Amino acid sequence: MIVALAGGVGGAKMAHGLAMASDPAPLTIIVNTADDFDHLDLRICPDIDTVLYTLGGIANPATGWGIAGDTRIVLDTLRDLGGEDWFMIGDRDFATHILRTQALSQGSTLTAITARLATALGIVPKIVPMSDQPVATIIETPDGSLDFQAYFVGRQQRDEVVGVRFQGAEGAIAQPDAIAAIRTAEAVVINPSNPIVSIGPILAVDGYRQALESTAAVRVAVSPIVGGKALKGPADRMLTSLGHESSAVGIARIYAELIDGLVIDTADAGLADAIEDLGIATLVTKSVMQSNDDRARLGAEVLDFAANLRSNGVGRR
Ligand code: FO1
Repeated sequence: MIVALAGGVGGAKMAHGLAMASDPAPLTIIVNTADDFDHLDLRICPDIDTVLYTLGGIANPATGWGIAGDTRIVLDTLRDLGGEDWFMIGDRDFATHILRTQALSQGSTLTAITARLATALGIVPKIVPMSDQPVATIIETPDGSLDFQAYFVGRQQRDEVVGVRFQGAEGAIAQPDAIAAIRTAEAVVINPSNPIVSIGPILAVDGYRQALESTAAVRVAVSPIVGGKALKGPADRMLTSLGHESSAVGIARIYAELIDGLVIDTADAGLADAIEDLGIATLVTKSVMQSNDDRARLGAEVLDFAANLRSNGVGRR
């Protein structure tokens, strides 16, 4: 069993690469749900949908989120009628949110409706929300608090981030299948997602940190920072404003207690020694995923890296 922790577009691309490389071994992808929100009376789960669409082969290649070739007749009509159109939902994407909202209102769990959507898209790996209870990321800025999507999409990440909270995380229950998968995995991969707002919420739910600390799996992360910059999104600025270093070393320090190995890009080869000084093995490779082939190759390299560490006695705590 391979387990991946994912959020955002980078996390979904890596999940796709791991799905291609791990087949036929079982793969469980644990997905951040703290970006989820209610909008237009619909429950929107962007990170789950990005993983679903990416693994289902229908993601919009230009954005990484949403559905390829989707139209926006509903959204444009809503705007013409005086409704909200700040959050781009395509016509086909609307169907996902309608089905999910209906299922949740009829008593389904987020886990169950996610599995149903995955089956409908022909996806084999198990896609599991981090929790069935709602958790919401709140961004603290010098001008006050913002809901995550208001910060991310509404204000295009232009505010300085001085704090981050995960509302509801204290009361949320870690998804039991996710915890069981971490406990029994051979390898756990922390995908190249934003460590603060994509992986941070998963680790904030009671049970995940403990499971990662005690699993016999080899645990590797893939750095989302290359050459000091985030490949997508505000992770670099967020790391700096929150007092971390925006570099692969900064990522290694954040995950230090939870990982055995870190995959870094060739652009950061000079940082390998500093990361190994923290007791973390490194794999230096081309980590930027531009094509499907890049995803499959990186997925295979990450799994080989974990297997090599395992054969050298890493893991098996
Ligand atoms: N990101 C944007 O930058 N603008 C959007 O209008 C937008 C709409 C959207 C709709 C559905 C969906 O599943 C994702 C969407 N995203 C949009 C992406 C999303 O806000 C972010 O990728 C994540 O929440 C950050 O990981």
